[in-house]
Amino acid sequence: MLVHAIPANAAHDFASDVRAGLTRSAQKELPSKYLYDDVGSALFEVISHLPEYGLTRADERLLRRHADEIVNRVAGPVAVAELGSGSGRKTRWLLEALCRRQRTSYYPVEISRSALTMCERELSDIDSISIVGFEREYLDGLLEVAAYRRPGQHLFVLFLGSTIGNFDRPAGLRFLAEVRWILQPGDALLLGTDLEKSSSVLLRAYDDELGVTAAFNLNLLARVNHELGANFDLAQFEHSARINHEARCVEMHLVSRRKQVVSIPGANVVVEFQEGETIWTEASHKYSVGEICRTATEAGFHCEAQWIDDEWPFAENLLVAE
Ligand code: AVJ
Repeated sequence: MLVHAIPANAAHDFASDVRAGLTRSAQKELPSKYLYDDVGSALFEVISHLPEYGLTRADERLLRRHADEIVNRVAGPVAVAELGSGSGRKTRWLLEALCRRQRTSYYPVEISRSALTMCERELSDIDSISIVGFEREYLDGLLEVAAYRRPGQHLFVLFLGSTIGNFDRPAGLRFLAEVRWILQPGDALLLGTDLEKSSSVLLRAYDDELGVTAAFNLNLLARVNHELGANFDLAQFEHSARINHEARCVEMHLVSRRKQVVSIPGANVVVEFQEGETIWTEASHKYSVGEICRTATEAGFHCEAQWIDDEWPFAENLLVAE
């Protein structure tokens, strides 16, 4: 067993993204990937246990129930790359099923070092596994993993948890096409996607009673305070979950409770907020079963199989590169 993290070459540019997102004349925004510092990753872990938020449990149920069937449909031998491994808890079922068949190299790709460490700790006890973590953006990490590929070895890429939902639809398609570009024919991608459901269920899932999702969202401002020396008063911003019917997504916003000015020395900017003005921090797109296959086909995959949860509408989609 080999467990190590390969550190990133260059830190991603938090300061310039914050500056660009908050100086826009239209809707202010902060990219959702910055929600996942150590505190944010821990808060998301709590969200995944909340009764209102069924997404992660549906994902896990499907993987637990169908791990053997999924793995049997993937041509081997394979190396596994996971984009955004999180804690690694739900990946266990797939890796155990694979490791019964072959020695398996598992390459989690994560921008959160603490998530990478958690994931390595969680999975290193599996027999016949070797884990090499990449602290990288998804496509950079996948390119490196692909370069490690041995002749005759297929790649099995995991993109679980409906993380793809954070892209809008055109960007999601572009992302899948970029993944396909890195892969070879016969390589597989297991894509987890949250499916469309009622507005009331979605609003509860993204604005839970305990306020964990609110804390997860507000933590982004706390992070800007810590890392960029800003003076956001967290009590003057309020979490809000909104359905965007046209885009078929749930959005998270931070609403300014009053007119206020915030300075962010580390991003070299002073930002004014009107009362009621929002910072858009995340979109979670919801899909229909049919559209996932159509999008996959457009990106150069074929839809090999789909598994759908019977409690919380969610699909695992096994896509094979053409
Ligand atoms: C981890 C991106 C799938 O969009 O549902 C949870 C993150 N945001 N609650 C999602 C999240 C608010 C989550 N993903």
